[in-house]
Amino acid sequence: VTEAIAIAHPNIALVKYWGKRDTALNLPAVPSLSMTLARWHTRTRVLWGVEVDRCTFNGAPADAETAAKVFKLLSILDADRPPVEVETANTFPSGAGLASSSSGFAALALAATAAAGRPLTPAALSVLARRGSGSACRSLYGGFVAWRMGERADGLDSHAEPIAPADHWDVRMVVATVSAARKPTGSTVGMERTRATSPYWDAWVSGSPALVTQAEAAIRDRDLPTLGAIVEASSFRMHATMHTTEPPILYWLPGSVAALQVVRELRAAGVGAWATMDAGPNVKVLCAAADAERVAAALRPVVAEVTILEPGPAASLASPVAR
Ligand code: 2P0
Repeated sequence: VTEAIAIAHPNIALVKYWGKRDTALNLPAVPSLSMTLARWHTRTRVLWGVEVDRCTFNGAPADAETAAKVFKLLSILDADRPPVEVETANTFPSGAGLASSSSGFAALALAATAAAGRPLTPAALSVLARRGSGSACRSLYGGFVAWRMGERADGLDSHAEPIAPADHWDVRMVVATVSAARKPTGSTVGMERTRATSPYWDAWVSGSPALVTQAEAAIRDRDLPTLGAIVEASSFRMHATMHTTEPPILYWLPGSVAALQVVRELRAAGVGAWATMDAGPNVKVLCAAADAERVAAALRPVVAEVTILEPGPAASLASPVAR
């Protein structure tokens, strides 16, 4: 039996991934760009070559759907693999639109390749993580990260690459948790419904590459008002495609709208704060480090919990132990 432990941090998309050009390979219809978060993480331990496949999630046996995804990824890594034991746990809410699949599959890909004695290049590792969950390809890297769509049918050129390290820019993501409950519509189903039924699909796809290009320049120039406007545009455009599916997908709750209004009021009062939402009701607010406490204080009365998170590090191996 060989063992490895990996830590990976969730990432929040500043320019969103929503929609696939290939569902089997998780190939995106749009490029995307994210910030990896500090502190919050997934820790995953892989024991390669045990008696029988086993997967625990936050200390209890994983549900069948999660376990199936985990073992499928391990079989992509090695079609002739032995039975594997996986223990994975998150320090933050799972399946609530807080990017737990991004850190989860990044940690799994890194731990599994190490435990299997099959280290991959950074690009190949990002491709493997992408097969587990699209956004996971970005969580192998810290700081600011772009996911290039690629062109190949086999997806080998569709992986993340680092844009700027975590210490490039002293910004914060203020996470306003409206609800930590599991989302009603999973991302994979939601994306496919959007592609199949939203009349806004073509506009979403054709408009996204320019947002990534502009966001990269804004990050390079540390231009927060420009980046913030792009962040809100991408999020609202994505949610507009969700709202116009058949049947419509609405992740927003009253608390989400309340938080969005707080962000607009902050900006009217001269505080640089910009909101983004994912496949869930929670609102993440991008701002300068110096404004984070003020932003958090404004959000606290309208949501359940507020957490200030910094740009975070790349995924890493904690303690590979052979035995
Ligand atoms: C993102 N999201 O860019 C977007 C924004 C949610 C909204 O990536 O089907 O779990 O496993 O590839 O990566 C969430 O979707 O979906 C996501 P799959 P994933 O962060």
